[in-house]
Amino acid sequence: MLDGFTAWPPEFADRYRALGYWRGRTLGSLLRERALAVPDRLAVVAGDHRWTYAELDDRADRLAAGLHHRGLAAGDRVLVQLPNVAAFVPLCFALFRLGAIPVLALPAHRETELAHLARLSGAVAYVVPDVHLGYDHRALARTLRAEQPTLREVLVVGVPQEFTALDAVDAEPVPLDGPAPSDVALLLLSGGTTGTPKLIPRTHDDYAYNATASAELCSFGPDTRYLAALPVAHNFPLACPGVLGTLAVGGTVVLAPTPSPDDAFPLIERERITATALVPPLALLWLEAAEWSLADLSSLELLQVGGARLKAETARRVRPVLGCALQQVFGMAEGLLNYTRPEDPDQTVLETQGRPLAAHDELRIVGPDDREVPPGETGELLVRGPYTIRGYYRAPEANRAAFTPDGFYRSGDLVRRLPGGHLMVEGRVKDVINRGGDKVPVEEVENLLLAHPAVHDAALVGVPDDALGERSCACVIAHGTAPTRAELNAHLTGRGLAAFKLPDRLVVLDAFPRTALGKVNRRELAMLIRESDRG
Ligand code: OOB
Repeated sequence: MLDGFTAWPPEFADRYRALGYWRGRTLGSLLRERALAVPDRLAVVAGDHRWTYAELDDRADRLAAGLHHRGLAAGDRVLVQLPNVAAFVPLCFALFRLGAIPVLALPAHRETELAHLARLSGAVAYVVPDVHLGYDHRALARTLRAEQPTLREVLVVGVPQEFTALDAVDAEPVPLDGPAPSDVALLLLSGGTTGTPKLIPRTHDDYAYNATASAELCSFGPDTRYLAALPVAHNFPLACPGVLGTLAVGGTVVLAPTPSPDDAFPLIERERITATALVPPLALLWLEAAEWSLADLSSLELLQVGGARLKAETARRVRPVLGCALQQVFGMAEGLLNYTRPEDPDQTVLETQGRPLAAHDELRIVGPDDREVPPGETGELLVRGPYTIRGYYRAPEANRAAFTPDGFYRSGDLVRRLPGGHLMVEGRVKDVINRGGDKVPVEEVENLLLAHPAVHDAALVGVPDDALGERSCACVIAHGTAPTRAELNAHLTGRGLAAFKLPDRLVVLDAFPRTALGKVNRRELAMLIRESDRG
């Protein structure tokens, strides 16, 4: 078994198997089954590529063989940082079949995150695009390889320069031992609560359930044409039901290069898309664009929205403007998924964040003393279940804080449960700013701010924002002359911080409000900023 992975205790594993959650299937076998059943159906559309199930299955096998010949073995970690390009799909299946483990970084991540992920995972290979949205990922690969001795291989989608083209990795399929269903299939990134992202080990058994049960709940089938508009490395478009859920039932996955209406709407019209997933700020953008767009969106049956709290006003506009059903999704890469159901009354769909996917998801809503709050009251959501991890990868210390001794994950989300079991997300206890679904880890940004010579002390707080839900505001106590926001952002970018983590605002203060223990009082700081905004 993979070192640094916390498995479910045997009595839970037995139970999840007996109850039919874990079916002993690998992710690679989900594709194989469909390829045997419906070889000629269209599986993936992206850019100029249109692959049938047989073609996708064959490409995955040949890539797996090629990687095997290059020395990649079961259990090896492979850092994958790809945008929504066709190659992402066969690459994932090739790694699943080899038992090698993709570490799914987002295209927006930069050196800070990637260096941390390479080190933490001990990745032996790194897969990148050549240039994406003006950024040359090969330059980053060069830096990482110099720093990280385990990193043997860089594989490039596009022009490889001194590295290897992913396309050129191709060999006659060979028999592979393959992974066991209980093995770790992939490592997802956490939204990040303290410092840099943590790694979330998801097994074949649990992730196959995640994807297939989600597909069933959403009534996905062979006629589903799913548009992956969000970055496919994220759990939501990947497996909720997303790409994996669609492929598991023989539907067609269409990858959009960006989620902007300019890219997505023509694809919806051309490919007769039936379902897609967005974060709330994008849903808002699509609603605005749809008012003037001439694109025919009439094929769209389902819009899933999740990642951050959706306002009821926005939710209400979905059906009249886009002509499709809305589904709210409150999920986390750590596991638990909550969905509103197609049969739920309108009010439930518009105003709640859904209820758990599995009958055996165990939820506790607790107060600061870890005791359950009375029904209907707000508390922190703790969860345990057949697809919720028992520990982050190689993070014993973080795990002591993030999991209870009896294995519940502390989500950090403040929720309220309605009598029917639906949840409403009321806020967060953890230090993450949810910038329209992008999770900004407060501590990581603060640490980098503190490294600037003109910064004496720094606190990053979230301030309410109509479009994004929250925006980040850097509060700084200066050393001498106060820095400007442009100076600070240049400093953060220079340290390799992703653009979405750069503070949206800067406020220079003489002192911070403190708690009795002397910790920065963030709540009061946020209130101070709000009051000064009101003038
Ligand atoms: C999804 O996953 P992550 O891992 O990027 O972020 C999880 C966190 C949750 O703990 C919660 O704080 C927030 O994002 N969140 C929501 C939400 N959905 C997620 N907050 C309010 N309302 C919602 N509907 O974001 C994710 C994973 C799978 C499916 C959908 C979203």
